[in-house]
Order: sequence, then C-alpha cells, then structure tokens
Amino acid sequence: MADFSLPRDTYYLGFDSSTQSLKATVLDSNLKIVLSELIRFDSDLPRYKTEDGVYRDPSGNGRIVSPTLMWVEALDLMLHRLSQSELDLGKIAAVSGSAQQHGSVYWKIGSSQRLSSLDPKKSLLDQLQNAFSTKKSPVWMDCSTTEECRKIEEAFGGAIELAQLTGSRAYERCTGPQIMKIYNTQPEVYSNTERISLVSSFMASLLIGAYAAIDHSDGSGMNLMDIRTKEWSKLALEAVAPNLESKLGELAPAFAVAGNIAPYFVERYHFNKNCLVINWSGDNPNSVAGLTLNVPGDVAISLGTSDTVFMIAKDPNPRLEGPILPSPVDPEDYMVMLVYKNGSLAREEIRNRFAEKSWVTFNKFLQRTPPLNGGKLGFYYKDHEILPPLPVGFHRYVIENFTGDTLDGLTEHEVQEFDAPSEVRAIIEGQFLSMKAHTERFGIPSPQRIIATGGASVNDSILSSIASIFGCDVYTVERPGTDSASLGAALRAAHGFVCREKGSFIPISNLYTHKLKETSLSCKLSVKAGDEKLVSQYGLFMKKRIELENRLINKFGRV
Ligand code: XUL
Repeated sequence: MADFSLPRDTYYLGFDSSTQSLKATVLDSNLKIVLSELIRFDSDLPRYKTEDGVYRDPSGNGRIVSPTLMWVEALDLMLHRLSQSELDLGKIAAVSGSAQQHGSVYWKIGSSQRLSSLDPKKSLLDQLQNAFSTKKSPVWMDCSTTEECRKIEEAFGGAIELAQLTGSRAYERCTGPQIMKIYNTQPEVYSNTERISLVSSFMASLLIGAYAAIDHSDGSGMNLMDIRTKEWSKLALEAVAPNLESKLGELAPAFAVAGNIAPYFVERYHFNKNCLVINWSGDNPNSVAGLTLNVPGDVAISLGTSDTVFMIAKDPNPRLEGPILPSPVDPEDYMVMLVYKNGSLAREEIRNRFAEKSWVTFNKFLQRTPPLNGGKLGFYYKDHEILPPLPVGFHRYVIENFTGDTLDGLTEHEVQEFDAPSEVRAIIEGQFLSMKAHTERFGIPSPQRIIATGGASVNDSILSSIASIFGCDVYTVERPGTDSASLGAALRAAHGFVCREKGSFIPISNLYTHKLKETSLSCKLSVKAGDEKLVSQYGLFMKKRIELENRLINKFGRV
C-alpha cells in the first residue's frame, strides 16, 4: 500500500467561520490537535454590535444578516493570535476552512484588483472597507425569501422537481433565493457586483488574494447546482437573476487547491509562500470529515447554533425533508442532512428563563425529571423554524395519564407554562423526538451509532436522552469540546495537500485508517443505548408529537 504519511514537522490549519465565532484548529503531521483558538464575534469584536453574530431585522420580517467586514476583521485578529502562539506559522503546509452554509458576499466591481494587491503593513479591514456592494451579508438564519422560493420552484414545475436536480427544495436560506431577493429589491447592489461568494469561498478568496471557486458541497446549498453533474443549472440561474453565471465563477471539488497563500500573509504573519489553500467548504460537510463519518449506519448529530443530523449516502435521492449534498471528501459520495434552526439559542433561552441562566441548574433539572416528562411535550421556536416550517412561538401540551404504554383513549390539553424542571426536559426531549421522527420520514435507517458533536455534546444528560430516544449508543469525539467543523477543515487541508502531492484524488481515510486511535479524530463511546422498553415508550411519545406538530403546521402554515 502506498505511503500516505504527511511530511514530518508540517502542520495543517483548519478554520470554522460560523454564525457566532471564528475558530481555528491546528493538526500536526500525526493528525493530533496542537492548537485551538476561538474568536467570539459579539464579545471580541463588540463594535459591530451583533447579537449571536447577526442582525435580526426588528420589524420581524425574517431578514437576518451579518456584517461582512466583521468576518474580514476576525481573520486578521485570528492570524494575529496564532502568530503570537508557540506555533511557527511557516511550518503550516496547508490551510482550509469551514463556514456557515448559504451566507453570501457581494464583491464590488474592481475588488479583484484590490484583493490581489494587499499591503501587508495595513489591516485587511482598512483595505477592504469599500470592496463590497453591500456590507450586509444575508446568512443561513434569514427566512425572508418565501416569495422567491415559490418562484424558483415554479420555474422547475414544483418543489420535488427542484429538489431532484439541486438536492433540495427551495429553502429561504438557500443562496439562490437570497440572490434573487437582492436582484429584485436592491438592483444597484446586484449590478455593482462582479463576484458573489459563499462565506466559505469568500474566506478562501481572502487567503489566496483572488476569487476562489465555490466547492461542490457548499455549492449545493444554493439551489443553483445540479448535484449529479456538479455544474450550474442553467434553468436555476435564469430563474434567479440575469448574467448570474459570470458573477458566480467556477465550481471545484473541495479537495482541490484554491491557490498558494497570498503574499500579504507571508509578509505579515510569516507563512511559507508555498503554503497551500485548499478549497473551503460548508461547516456541515466538513464535519463529515472531522467525524470520520464513513461507516454505513453512522449518523452524526451536531448540536450548535443550528442542530443538524447527517449521514453518508451512496445514491442521491432527494426528497422534501432536507438537502442532499455531494460529500467533500469523496467525489462518489453524498450526504443527507436535516437542519433545525432552533438549536443552542433555543436551549439557552430556556436555560435563561427557567434554569437561573446556568447549565449546572439546567442539567440538574434534566436529571431530576423522569424520561417522558409525565406526558409534557413542548415546541420551542425562538426563531422561525426550518423543520417543521413554523413561526416564532412556544407551544406546550400535557398528555393526560401518559405512562408510555398506550395512546388509546388519552387526550391532551394546551398549557401556558410547565414547572421549571419540566421546561428543561421538554425542550431536550422535544428536539430529539423531532429529529428521530424526521429522520424516519426521510427514509434514513435506524442508526447503529450516533456521533454527537458541537457545544451541547459535552453534556452527558443530553446524550442520555439521545440514546434513549434513538435507541442506540452515542459516541463523541475523543477530545470533548473539539469543534468538528474546524477539525474537519484541518483534516481536509491535509487531504488536499496529499492529493496535490500525489497528483490525483486519494480517499481521505488513507490518511488515518491504520492509526485512527493515535490521532485526534477517533470517537469514544459516551452513553449506551437506552433500555428497549423506554425506547418503545419514546416511540409512542414521538407519534403524539408528530400529530401535534401537524396540527401546528395546519394552524400556522408555512412561514
Ligand atoms: C445548513 C445550515 C446551518 C448552517 C450553520 O443548511 O443552514 O447548519 O450551516 O452554520
């Protein structure tokens, strides 16, 4: 077998430009984490005055954007911090990154010139102040484009037809509907734009000092790419806006080299001029890499600003429940994904309202309350939800005399509030019952094991609920708190580096298969599956929840 080891004394840097923060993870040539760093947008860059990294339109119209320049400044700040660490940035052989999916950046005409001639004595922020035709980037949380979604689906003859070609029905957050909205409502912004980047290709562009391609995985979050041919769909482009193809540029595989790091970073932070920048991708695709998700039957649950469920699929068979994307690590594979907008921010809201703003109290409440919560079921939407499509609002029901053995003859009634400990259990059980129900409806077979990642995956009480609801063992990444998206990006940096060295694609698993345990990538068993009786009781609870969910959808409709 060929030798795929990485050259000694080299390092691989992965970023994650997410909704609330910019993270960095550095791996050594044995794929061990040697450094991690985090910049929180709200607190480390307070002058942008973001809340959770975003601006929510106060009129409640669902518009949610982030300041593009905040991401620019965060990159300089992060590299400054890394350059102050023990790590010699000159030994970094390759860099890659993850970014929140769907968000878009609008480069003003003439900016490519500016980008290619950055002065290392000045900050990126100073030089790119005027590089964007709008300084507000729509992000994945935005849900103001329902009208545009309808038009794009109509152009294809229906939601399922669009999903079959582009991997997903039109979702409000997808970049196609977002671009269409900009074209319709701010035509001057559209006509002043020479390049539209995703957050991922935007960050890669900063690093190479030129416009980087959009990679196939993140590109499929736009409703604009044919997921089989991996080319732009002419029909979709035409439905969205005129002359769009030239503004989007090329698509490229995630493992391909975007370019060498720009002289700006060589001079300012002492990177090696041969350091490669591997195409960036979305945070969810890169988590597939970070969790080494390639065993059939493995399902990942990522508990972050958004909660996502994903797994590898061999055949793309898109349905209406959730997107399907090309895998970033194997051009033959796909991944299926379910996305919930009300993840950690909704959990925090309940913690703040009912658990003294403390995770310790939150966990105490979770442990103190029995599974099935005495029949109490809650729906907590702090932001408009994606799955199910329901508006902001909290709904609470009590199924009377529910023991978990039958639903026959039982009725439920709506209440205004539960006691505080029950609120905590209701949000946790509700989130995972909902995930289980939607994965079943998506046709995802029962998982053999779940790998949990993201902030809330350090919480054993939450993991126990997942194990009992899904009825399988729950694993976590070996190093608690490790961010799978920036870890995946660092691993993909190494993968892209090796593919370039070998002159062709090699499967990523060749980098670690024989030494997974010695790397920072292996997973450990955290919680054993729940007992069978409880799992089947949760099955009934889930059935009731779906009935109530359908009732809410009928009442409040699609947002
Ligand atoms: C995926 C999605 C979110 C963001 C979060 O479709 O919208 O998970 O990627 O960063």
